[in-house]
Amino acid sequence: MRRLTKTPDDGNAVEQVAGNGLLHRRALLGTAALGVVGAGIGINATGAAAEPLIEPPWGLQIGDNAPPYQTPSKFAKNVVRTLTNPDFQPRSSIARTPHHLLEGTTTPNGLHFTIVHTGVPDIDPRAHKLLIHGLVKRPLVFTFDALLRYPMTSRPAFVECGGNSAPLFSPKPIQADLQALHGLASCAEWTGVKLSALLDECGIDPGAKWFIAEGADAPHLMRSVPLSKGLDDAMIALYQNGEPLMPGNGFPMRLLLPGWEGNLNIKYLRRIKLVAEPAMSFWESQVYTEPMPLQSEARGKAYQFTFLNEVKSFITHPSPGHELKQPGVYEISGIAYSGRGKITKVMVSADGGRSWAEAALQGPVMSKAFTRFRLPWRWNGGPAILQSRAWDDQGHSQPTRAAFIAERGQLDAMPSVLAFKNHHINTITSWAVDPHGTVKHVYA
Ligand SMILES: Nc1nc2c(c(=O)[nH]1)N[C@H]1C(S)=C(S)[C@@H](COP(=O)(O)O)O[C@H]1N2
Ligand SMILES: [Mo]
Repeated sequence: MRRLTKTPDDGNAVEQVAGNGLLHRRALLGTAALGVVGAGIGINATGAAAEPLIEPPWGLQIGDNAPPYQTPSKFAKNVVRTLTNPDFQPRSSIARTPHHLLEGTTTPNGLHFTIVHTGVPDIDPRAHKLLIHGLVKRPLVFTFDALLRYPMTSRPAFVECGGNSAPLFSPKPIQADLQALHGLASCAEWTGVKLSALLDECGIDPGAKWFIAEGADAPHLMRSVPLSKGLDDAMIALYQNGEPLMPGNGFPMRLLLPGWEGNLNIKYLRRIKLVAEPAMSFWESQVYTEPMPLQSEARGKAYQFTFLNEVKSFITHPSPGHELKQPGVYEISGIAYSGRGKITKVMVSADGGRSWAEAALQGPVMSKAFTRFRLPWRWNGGPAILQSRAWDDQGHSQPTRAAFIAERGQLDAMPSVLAFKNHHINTITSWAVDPHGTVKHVYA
């Protein structure tokens, strides 16, 4: 963890705004602006001695040639996804984003989470086609090359699996890192063709109310989507952070439904069929459903469709696996996002939710995309419980875990992505910091 000051008494000039050492977000504007340099808020650098710089080996010899496609430094080789099937046996293959090792708001393509139910297909874009048919005036087939000739748009958007954060359904807090708890969400800049443009060209039959999207890989994953979403911000994405989609994320083309459950974002998209009624496919009736509240009359039944990913946030730094080496000022930073729109506010607590301070949101804040929040915190070396709670521009905010579980129930076993029937948990996550500076997942 990056520490900002040297001793616990440093930086007293900075206003404490909530319990257990939370400082005003204004402190992030810079130490000079606050006039507190003399008070000791400064970067955690060692003092510069007067001796000349020593030349390390890389300053004395010629380096390697640049490769055609570069990969991270060998000193960053731990910044990788965790896999559910490291043995690569053929089955659902899941790779999780290491949020605790990343910064900013864009997930690098190699680290974007991946869920492929029958492995990553090896698709030749010259042999792949997208068919749009059903309740349209003119069914059309689009080759990859044809799509490249349409006007394109770019936008950032997160994708989140409905099963992300499912470990929080467990009765006991699972001791795992952020990657295991919240690693099934990532955010990229997607570029492609608006679905509305293609539907326009096909001509929509007035009876069409839904469309069924289907993938070209072995499970032929199929989901029903209200047509209104297709005409709003749906995109046939062809590029991810500027380069062709990664094979694990849908190469050569995927459906992007910003803010909507990951499973609906059909990769390897081969078909869009306009229909009057939803298909009630296996995935939307058996897998990605949610039980009705435990107290309700309808207990034991499931909601028919849950499309949105509701507002969520989690602290990435510090988080389990990080260590605070000594008391001092640290930056608490994390990610917030909402399938409904923009993040408007993130509150942070260091005392398990008794008091809260408003974090700074790093701009530009974009709709249905990751927003980075930051807040300085003076850790006094004592126990602390760190939490974040986000609000979106539709007025929704994250529930406490206790309130959410009281309504939805918890699950006895550690859920795997398919073997459980509860999704979309967006509760507040809590990290306990103990006097050794160790960070642990707790329920508070
Ligand atoms: N064709 C196809 N599309 C798919 C899947 C799949 O296995 N095949 N997995 C879905 C699931 S469950 C999720 S959560 C998202 C994940 O998108 P990503 O792998 O690009 O992160 O893709 C969805 N689209
Ligand atoms: Mo998913």
